[in-house]
Amino acid sequence: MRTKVAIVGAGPAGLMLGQLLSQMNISNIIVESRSREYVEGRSRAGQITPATVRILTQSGVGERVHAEGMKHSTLQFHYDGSTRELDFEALTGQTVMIYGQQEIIKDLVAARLRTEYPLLFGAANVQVHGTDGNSPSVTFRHDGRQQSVECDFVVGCDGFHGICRPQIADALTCYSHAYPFAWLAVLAEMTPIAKDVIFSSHETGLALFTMRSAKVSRIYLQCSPDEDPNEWSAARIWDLLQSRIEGRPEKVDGGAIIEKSIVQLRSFVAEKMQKGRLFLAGDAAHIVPPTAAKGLNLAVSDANILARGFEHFYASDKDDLLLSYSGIALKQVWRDVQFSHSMAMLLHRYDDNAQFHRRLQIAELDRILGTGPAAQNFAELWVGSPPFTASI
Ligand code: RFL
Repeated sequence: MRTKVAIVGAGPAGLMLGQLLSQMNISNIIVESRSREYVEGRSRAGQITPATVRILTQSGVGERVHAEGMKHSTLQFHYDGSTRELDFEALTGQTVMIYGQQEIIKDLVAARLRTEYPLLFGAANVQVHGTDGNSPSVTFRHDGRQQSVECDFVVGCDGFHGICRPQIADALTCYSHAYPFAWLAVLAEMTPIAKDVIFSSHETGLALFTMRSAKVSRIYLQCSPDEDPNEWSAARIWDLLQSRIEGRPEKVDGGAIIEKSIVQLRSFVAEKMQKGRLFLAGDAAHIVPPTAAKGLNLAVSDANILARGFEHFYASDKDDLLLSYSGIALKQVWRDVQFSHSMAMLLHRYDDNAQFHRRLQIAELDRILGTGPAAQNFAELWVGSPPFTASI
C-alpha cells in the first residue's frame, strides 16, 4: 500500500488531520490500535474554543456541534464563601461550546467513512520506519495480516503513551512538571446544578463542576495522586462536592455514576515536534493539566497547522511551512501550558505552606474578577483568542 501521509492514532489530532487532508485530496491512512467502539466511547474533554468550532465547521463536520453544543458565555468562580462571575463574552465577544470529545470523534469517524481513505481500527504492533530518509513506512498487523504502508510522511497522533515520540527521542528536549495532586473525574446522570461551569477553590481543594448535556454532569474533585477510584462511593463523592461549594444555594442530590477515574495532572512539552519526516501532533507532543480545557483544542490546532504545511508542500513542492510547523505550533502550546499551569496554581490546595498559598490565591482571584485588565486578559486566554494560527 502507498499513501502520502500515514497517521498513527485516531484521537482528535489524527482524525482531524485526516479530515483536513482528505478535503485537500492528499491521500492518507489512519492506523489506530483500539477498536472503533472504544475510541468513540472514550469520554474526556468537553469544552471547545471558537477556533476549534471554526476548524470543525470549515472541514465539514460542524453540523452537530452547532445543533447540539451548549454555548457558554460566563464562568463562575466560587471562593471565600461567595461566587463571582466572569462574563467572557462581554469581554471578548466570543463564546465557547460544551460538546463532548466523543461526539467530535463520532462526527469525524462518520465523515472519514464517507471518504475513500482508509481508517483501520484494531491495528497491532504498529511500527514506524525510515523517517530520517525520504521513504518512510508504517508496518502493523491488521485483520490477521502483516501490512506495510509506504508514505512520504508519518504523523504521530498517538497520544502521550504512543510509540512515535520515543522514535525521535534523541532529537527532543522535553519539559515536564508533575503536580502534587490529581483529579477524581466523575461522569454522572445528573441535571447540571447550574447553567455555567463553576470553579470552586475551597480550602480543602478544588471542585470543578461542568456538564456534557442537559442530563449529564461532569465533576472533578481534587484528590491525591495515589487515590483508588473504587474507594469513592457515590455518597462520598456527593458529600465532598457539596462541602466544596458551601455557601452556594444548590443542593447536590446526586445521580447514577456513569464513570469515575483518577486523572493525573501534568504539564509536558516536547521540542521540537518534528524530526525528518516524522511529525508529532496533540498529546503525543504535549500535555496540559485540564484546568483550562485546552488539550483537545491544541490537538485540533496542531492538525490544522500541519495540514496547511502539507497542502503547501504538495501544491508547490516547498517544505518551508512544514519546517516551521513546530515553531508555529509551540507558540500556542506554550501560551496554553502557561495559562493552564497558572489556573492550576490558582485553584488547588497546596499542602505546602497552605495558608500562605491560600491568601495569594484569593488576592489573584480578586484581581482577575475585578474590573481591571486582568479580567480581559483571563477572558482572552479562556476563549483562546487570538488563535496563533489565524494567519496560516
Ligand atoms: P488521544 O485522544 O490520546 O488519541 C491518541 C490515539 O492514538 C491511539 N494510539 C495508537 N494508535 C496506533 N498505534 C499505537 N501504537 C497507538 N498508541 C496510541 C490511541 O488509542 C488514541 O486513540 O490524543 P490526541 O488525538 O492528541 O487528543 C488529545 C485529547 O484527547 C486530550 O488532549 C484531551 O482529552 C484533554 N482534555 C481536555 N481537552 C480540552 O480541550 N478540553 C477539555 O475540557 C478537556 N478535558 C481532557 C479533559 C483530558 C482528560 N483526561 C482523561 C486526560 C478531561 C480529562 C479527564
